Order: sequence, then structure tokens, then C-alpha cells
Amino acid sequence: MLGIKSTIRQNKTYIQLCFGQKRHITKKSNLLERYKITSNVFRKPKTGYPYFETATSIKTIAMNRSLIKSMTLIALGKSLVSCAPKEQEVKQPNIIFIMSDDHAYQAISAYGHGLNQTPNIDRIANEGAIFSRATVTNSISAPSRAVLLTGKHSFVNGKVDNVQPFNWDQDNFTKLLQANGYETAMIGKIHMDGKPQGFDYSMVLPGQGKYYNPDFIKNGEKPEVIEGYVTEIITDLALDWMKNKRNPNKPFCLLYHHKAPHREWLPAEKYYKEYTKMTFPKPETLYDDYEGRGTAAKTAEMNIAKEMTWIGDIKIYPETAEEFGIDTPWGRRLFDLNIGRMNEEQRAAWDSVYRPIDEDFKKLFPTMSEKDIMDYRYQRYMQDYLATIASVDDGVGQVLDFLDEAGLAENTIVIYTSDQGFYLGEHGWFDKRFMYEESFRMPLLMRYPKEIKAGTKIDDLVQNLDFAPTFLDYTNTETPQEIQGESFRDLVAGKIDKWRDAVYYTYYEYPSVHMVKRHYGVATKRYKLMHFYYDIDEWEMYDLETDPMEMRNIYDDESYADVRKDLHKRLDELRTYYGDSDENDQKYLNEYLEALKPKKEN
Ligand SMILES: [Ca+2]
Repeated sequence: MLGIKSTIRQNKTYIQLCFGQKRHITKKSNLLERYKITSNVFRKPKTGYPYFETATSIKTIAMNRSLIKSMTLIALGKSLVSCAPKEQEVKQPNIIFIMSDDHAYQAISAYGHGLNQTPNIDRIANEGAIFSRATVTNSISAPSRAVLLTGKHSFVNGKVDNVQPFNWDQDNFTKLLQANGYETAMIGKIHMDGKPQGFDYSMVLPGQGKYYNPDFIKNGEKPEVIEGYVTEIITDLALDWMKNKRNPNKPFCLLYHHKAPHREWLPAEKYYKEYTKMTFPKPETLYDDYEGRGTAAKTAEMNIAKEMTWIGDIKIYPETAEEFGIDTPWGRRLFDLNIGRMNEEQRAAWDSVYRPIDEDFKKLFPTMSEKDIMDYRYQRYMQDYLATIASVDDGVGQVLDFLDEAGLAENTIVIYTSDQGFYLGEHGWFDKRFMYEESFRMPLLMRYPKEIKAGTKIDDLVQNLDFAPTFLDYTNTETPQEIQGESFRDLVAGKIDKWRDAVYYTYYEYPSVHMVKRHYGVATKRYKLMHFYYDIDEWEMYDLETDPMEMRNIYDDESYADVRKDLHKRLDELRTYYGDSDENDQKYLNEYLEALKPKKEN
């Protein structure tokens, strides 16, 4: 068997060449000297591209990659394989990747917004690191999950929106971990059709999944109902896999993915009893009129007062909605799909709390002003949304406790994040999709006692694009050249002081529910430039330092002319670097519009 493998020890890269059972370990610098190639080829650069620590142009990098590929193929008989993991010098770490769905960073107490308490999730930050500017590349569920798995932008992995299918046959990081001796599992919400590939065990919700008595698909088989509350079930399944189902002799990687707090926010009994009595502080932009922004913000349909449904989201009973003429077929359908799934006991408990709320609503509604409706809906939204998070936090606590009890805490990387951010009334909105800060940012907390100091705070621009290469780095698994993210292992360990200075973003799902227009953009730590296209052609630019809530589009402000010019340049560079283009935008638009066409009957 032939193979090459690079390892980093004491900041030096060693290249391990394997010829059958014989190994030849050499310093990377020696090998590089022999083949006259630059160091960026072997390990992806640690700083923000297109600018690297060493002054190398994109073109040179591409040439070098091609050179090393040729060299490798010739020297190794077209076989590029990792060395067997048996002779590891260091025990490989386990990974528990916890992802919830639509969990806003504003709703994690470690971020200091004062809305709710999440002591267990906070523990990950207190004992490890918290990231203040972690962002997604595309703020919507399934595309974000595809980026996580592949380490590639949406326009490269093909899953640009919730409509296009995900191609499971392409490489993903858990397949690579499996090849490197890991046992892998995916438990909870994956939100992509087809049997998950790259997992020794999968137990996933079909589609969005249900809060009460949900169906689960085990290893791609027929869905089966599991009685109970979804967040508690997912935690139980994750614990059961770690305790009883996995091979204890292998390192493991568990994707423990919650459905909560996704719409329509049905909490567990213990928490709706508590949270429906609470009142929450309102964001300062709750009554935003969208002046100062472009057409996209004005025409989006995600306003709490206007676009939430009384029955589905606010949990008004259908007969009450009918009485006031605010009933909709969609609301009724949601009621049947959600509350209609409950068993007698669950339903009786639910009615004991939500019936009295409904009775109060009947008294209030006839005299409610538009502002009263916004206030009422905001409070009801926060009560249910935050109550579902309380169960997620409990689950995280159980998992952390298990790691302590099993003696696994030291050698396990624990990450907490969400598939994107979410609006909790900022700009009057719920939902996500925009490159504006609340949906662009995702919460990110991470613990790994061996390498990360407790209380670490990272303000650099990391993305969900970086998860795959980061895990491959931690596990000493070769990172394929096609992966577009960067490992943030050394960044979070405090070993480097240079990092990328800008990130790239794309969003495609339009026209669709919530009507957020197609756009792409670039963000630096301070500025953001976005282009909304297809049925409009508008640019927006924001200065987060002077305008953190992004209320004033400064694109046409001549005092920012130099900044605008620089951001355009960075945007062009990143589009070129990642391989995106106007042609790509058009291609995905055509495919989307085609998929929306009604299917002709035979
Ligand atoms: Ca989501």
C-alpha cells in the first residue's frame, strides 16, 4: 500500500510516506526542497485568502496544486491513501457536533443578550471558546448542512436551496473520518432526502420532523414513530449510541442534531408551563419600517405582525380563529400536523395551558391595534421559541455529564452551533435567509480541553465552510484539495495571529416563502457589501461599527467611496477564488425556476 500523510507537530509539518509497511518520515521542508514546491501545497493556508501568509498569488497556488498532484500520482502509482490509523502517536479525539435548527445567538446566554438562560450550552464556552463572528455561507437549513458536510460552498456542492436535491455520492468529512478509522453516527435532523452516507449509524427525522411523537428513519429504512418529545428523544438516542451502540475501541464522531427551535415552536410540557408566563424585552428595531434599506428588506415576507399564522405559530385554536375571521387553511393544516399528533395525555396537558391563553386572546383581540398585535405576537413567539431551547439546553447538559462520567471529556471535541442565525424580532422579523447580521451569524461554542483554553473568545471571521477541514485537521485526516474551508484549529488554540479578512455569502431561494430576494455579498469585520439580483439590481452596504443594526444603506454615500471600491474588489476576488460567477447565478436560477414549474401529468 502506498500513501502520503502530513502531520503537524510543534508547528513543523512532517510528511509520512508509506510504502507497504515501511514508513519514511521526513520534515516537510526537506521534501519541499527536493520537489521545489512551496509550502502552501501540502497544508491549506492558515490566513485569509486570496491573501496568504506567504506572498503567493492564486494562480501560483493553482499551479502548485496541479504540480503536487502530478508528482503524487507519478511517485505513488496514482494511489493517494491515508496511512493506517493503528500506529497513531496520539490518541485521536472524539467529536460531538451539536447543531440545532434556527437557534439565534441572541438566545444563548453566553452571548449576553439577556433573553434567556442556557447554562449547559454556556458551559461549552466557559470551559472552551466562544466565537462572536461565526457566519454561514448561505442562511438556510439544508444548504447549510450540505456546506457543513462537504466543506464546499453551495454553488460547488450543488445544494443551493431547499429545492435542489443533495448528492450524497460526493465526498463528505464523515466518509473521510470513517476511512481514517472513525465510527460515525448522525442522530436527529438532517433535512436532506436519501440515506445519509458517511455514517455507520443514522437515526434521522424525515424532512423537518415533528415535535411530538416524531417519525425516525433508522439507517435509511422505513420511518417509525417514537412516542415522546422530539428533543428528549434525540438526546436519548445520542446517549444510547455513545453508551451502548458504538465500537468503544474506535474514536467516534457523532452529529447530534436537534429539530428545535425550528418553527412552529412546540415546547415540552415542563417548559411551556413556565415560559408562557414570562415577558421578554423587545428589540429596538421591532417596529422597523425598512426606510434606509433597499427593496429586498421592504418586500420580504417575514414580519411577525403580518406574516406569522395565528393558528400555526401563535397557537390560537382553529374555532377561535374562525370566530374572528382570521382562520386560514394553512393554519388549520399546521394545527392538525402539530397538535393533532399528540396523544390524549399530551393533548390534555397542552390544553390546560394553551386553552386559557386562547380565552384571554378572545377578550383582547377585538380591540387590538396593529402595534398591540405585534407586541402580542412577539411575546407569544418568544415564549414558545425560547421554551423549546430550554429542552435543547437540558440535552446538552446530559451529554456533557455523560462525557464526564465516562471519562471522555478531555479527549472529546464538543461543538455547539445552529444551521444559521434567526431573527428574534429584530427589524420586526422572524426567519432567516438575509445576509444581515442576525441570520448571517450563527452561534458557535467549542470545547476541547487538550488544546483550547477555558474562556477563549474568537472575534475572527470563521464560517460553517470551515467545519469539515477543522475536523479533518484535528483527527489527522488528509484534507482533499477541493475543500474550500480553512481549519480553525490553530486559530482557536491561539497559535496563529493571521486569519482571513473577508468572507463570501450566497442566497438563492427566491421566489419562495418569505420572499427574500437572491443575493450574494462580502463581509469584513467592519463592512458588508451585498448585491440583490434577478428581479432587481440593487447594492447595499453597511458599516457595522457606526450602524450595528444595519439600518442605513451607505452604498451611495460618497464619504464611503474608497470603502465601496475596496469591497467590490474583495468581492470580485472571492468570487473568482471560490469559482462563483454570474453564469453560476443564472444556472441555478434556471434550475430553480424549472423545478417550480408544475409537473405535467402523464
Ligand atoms: Ca434552519
